Amino acid sequence: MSRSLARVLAGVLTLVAGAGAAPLVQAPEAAADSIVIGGTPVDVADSPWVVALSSRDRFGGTRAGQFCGGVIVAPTRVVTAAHCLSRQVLGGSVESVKDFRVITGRTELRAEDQGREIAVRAARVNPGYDAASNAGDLAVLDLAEAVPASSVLPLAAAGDPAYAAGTAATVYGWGDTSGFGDYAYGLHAAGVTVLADDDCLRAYPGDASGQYRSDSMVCAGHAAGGKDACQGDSGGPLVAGGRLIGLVSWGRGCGRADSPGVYTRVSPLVDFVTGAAGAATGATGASGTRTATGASGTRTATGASGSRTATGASGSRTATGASGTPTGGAGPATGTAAAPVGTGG
Ligand code: 4AZ
Repeated sequence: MSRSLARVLAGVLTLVAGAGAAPLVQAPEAAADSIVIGGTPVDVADSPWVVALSSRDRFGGTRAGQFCGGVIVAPTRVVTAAHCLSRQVLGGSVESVKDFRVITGRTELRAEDQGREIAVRAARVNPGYDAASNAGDLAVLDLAEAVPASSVLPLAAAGDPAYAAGTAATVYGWGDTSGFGDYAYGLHAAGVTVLADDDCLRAYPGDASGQYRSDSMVCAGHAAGGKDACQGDSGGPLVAGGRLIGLVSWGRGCGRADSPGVYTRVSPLVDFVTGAAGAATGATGASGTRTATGASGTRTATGASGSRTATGASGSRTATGASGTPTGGAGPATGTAAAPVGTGG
């Protein structure tokens, strides 16, 4: 079952936030050798395109409200994982989260005098996103203020050699560093290797852990595990060759052998990310963040299954499909299933 730990944890986090942000517990099986998992602390000055998504109202102020990662792809545009904007994570629509911000230029989340917290003017979920399979797990955020062009990371296009198996890549985030709910205060990065589609499919053939889809996903890791993205890293960048090739999306646990991290493949979504669709949907109210309805009235996330993240009442997902058991009941402590990397931290 492709569990959305992220979604489960969103609720947990909210509950604990008022009590001082107790650590979230993840499955013991998810434990990994070390810290992202197996990573090292890095300075955002060296990767200025990495951003944190924040809502203190929803996630508490201890870590500046961080709940997902994101990537600056234009001076007023950020990409993140679609599932980060789901009702399961946010507890409601994106526009209901009044203090939704993108934090740039801050390595250490508690250093609130550093960097900028920028309001989100509009949010659009990839219309092809399928919450049941995690395919196309990408959303675009339009920022209310511009960041310097020097903070922009280019997108990998179709056919980019950086997608070749064996390519060295780096994943960044403020997420869980242990697999036990040790959410980072500082930005971490870990080196991973882009794997062949065959290997990704072998790891995720469509059993309870979920299904790898080579057209919309890319996977990366190490056969022995140890270095990986984890909860809270969702939406953050997988970078290779100086280009954005993926967004942290899901996986079976964190840092486990034979369980590579699965990332949203960015190249098929370049047109969506860069497209003028953004301009069309941009008009929002003063404080507003909107989800993907545009002037044209195109819904963000309708699909065959209708189980998209960004639509529907909270908790109403059915999580159908090969992977699909509802995220819900088991709570954060079941670790074998794959989960989108979401929330939490
Ligand atoms: C998660 O639960 C999650 N190892 C994030 C990333 C990965 C697995 C799970 C990839 O949010």
